[in-house]
Amino acid sequence: MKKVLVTGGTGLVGKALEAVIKEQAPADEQWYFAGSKDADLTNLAATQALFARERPSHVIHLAAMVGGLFHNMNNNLDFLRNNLLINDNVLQTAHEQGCSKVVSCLSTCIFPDNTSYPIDETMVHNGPPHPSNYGYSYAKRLIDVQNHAYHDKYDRLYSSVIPCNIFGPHDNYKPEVSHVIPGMINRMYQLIKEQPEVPESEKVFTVFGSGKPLRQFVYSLDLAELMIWVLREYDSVEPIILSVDEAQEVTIYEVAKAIAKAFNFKGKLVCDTSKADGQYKKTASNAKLRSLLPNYAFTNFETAIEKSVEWYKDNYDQARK
Ligand code: NAP
Ligand code: GFB
Repeated sequence: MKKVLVTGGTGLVGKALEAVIKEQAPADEQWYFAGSKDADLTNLAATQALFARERPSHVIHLAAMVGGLFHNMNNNLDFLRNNLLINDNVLQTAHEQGCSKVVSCLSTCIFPDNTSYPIDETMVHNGPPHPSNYGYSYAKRLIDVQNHAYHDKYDRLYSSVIPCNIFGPHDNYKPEVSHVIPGMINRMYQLIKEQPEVPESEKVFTVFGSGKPLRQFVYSLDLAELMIWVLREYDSVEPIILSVDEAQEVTIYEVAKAIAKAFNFKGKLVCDTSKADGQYKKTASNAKLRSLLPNYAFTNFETAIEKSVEWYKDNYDQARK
């Protein structure tokens, strides 16, 4: 019987994992989805108490201080310290508890800012990250260093995945924290709801920045399926990028258009170039994933946006906003 502990199990990715596992109902696995109420993982004693209670054999380590461009720009020190503390507590406690496998989460935004494209798994440490999120990036990069150190000293199979930008149900819609897709979904919904006397065709939705930056986006439920496969089948310490194809890259303005289409928004989209763009692109190669899972089919981007908008409207009251 595998006992799987998911740290950070109550957020965007954790909830997607829970939904997929509920559908699969594996007989030989028990899953526990922990949030900060179970333990503040920046605190070692609380981390040890959670692991002593759950006694996991496997860990999917998602817990982190997470946020979009603007949250990172204003809080690099907190992103660095909180995530360093969480990651060291979780990995050291997993080792002491004898966990046979830990899969942690990096991000394609931690790669070097000045790089060739497409980016691949060998390039994580090849130069400084984009200045907007250096705190988060260095904390995440150290997970890869820690994984190799536990493997060198104790032969531990501690690995990591590198997702591109993720979106889906149960996202974080808080304007000051959110990533672009939940940020725009929340703002467009509020714009449509307010001033009902104003014809929607006269309403103007603001896209922050130039709308030109390029991103790859993965639907959270697809990512969850891939992370479960990594937990069960991928046995290397080396990180693996979990991203849609390079050809699926879209501009921020195209994202806004897809969200407007999902809301059937009749107004105008205008870019506010006084707001930061962040990284222009971080195009990642999923060739390693494709070599291992050649037939995996990602959800169509527009379909995933429609599902995410529907979820938000249907769950507006309890959404994190
Ligand atoms: P999220 O929705 O913000 O969820 C974060 C999770 O971590 C929540 O369960 C939260 O618990 C938990 N957490 C935060 N601080 C904690 C602490 N001090 N102690 C214990 N638990 C804590 O984030 P997400 O988008 O699901 O991200 C999951 C993982 O994917 C993270 O490692 C993130 O770096 C990575 N990632 C995310 C993206 C993206 O676009 N979202 C892209 C690439 C990689 P509460 O619910 O109790 O607050
Ligand atoms: O998802 P996001 O905040 O972060 O996207 P990154 C930022 C891009 O979307 C910028 C534009 O070009 C913004 O100008 N944008 C437009 C918006 N409207 C909005 C909005 O309402 N909210 C937000 N947030 N952006 C993050 C990293 O980079 O990627 C994190 O900083 C994390 O560390 C995340 O790893 C996955 O994709 O630029």
